[in-house]
Amino acid sequence: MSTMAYVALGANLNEPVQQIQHAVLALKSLAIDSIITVSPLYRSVPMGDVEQPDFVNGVAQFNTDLEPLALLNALQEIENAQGRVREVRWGPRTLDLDILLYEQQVIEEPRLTIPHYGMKQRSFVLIPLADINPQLILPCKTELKSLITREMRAELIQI
Ligand code: ROI
Repeated sequence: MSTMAYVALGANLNEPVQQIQHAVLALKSLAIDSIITVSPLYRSVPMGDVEQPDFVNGVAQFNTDLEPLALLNALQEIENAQGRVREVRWGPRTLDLDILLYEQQVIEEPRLTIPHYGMKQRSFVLIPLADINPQLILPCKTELKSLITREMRAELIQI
């Protein structure tokens, strides 16, 4: 049985747009029939107190056979293959791939929280997610659209 997953894409080092494009090719290998939908990409100001370059963000959606932890492992392999080094917390990164949603499942495990813990507050996640699926309802029954404010829209520049 396959499951629909949404994955957040983020990068702010070493040609971030190319990092994301490269990651999308790698994600195809995790998707059933290599079919993946990618949102428009956005430039966003870094969230958090660390001074660092602007981010490029987007969201990918695909059906996969991988269980959540196997998907997490596969995403970390892609991050590592693109030179991600886990250093500063909330610091810059060549590539960040976070599972946002795994169909309507709620998962709380030491390595993995789904839905992603910060997604409801992050313009750079909510807006590309709504580009792909404007009707999306989150597992908590909240309508995605209801979480997106005017201020959030003003934060992002589509690339
Ligand atoms: N800020 C933005 N704008 N985009 C991100 O993807 C992002 N990722 C992070 C931190 C450093 C918290 N800030 C971010 O991990």
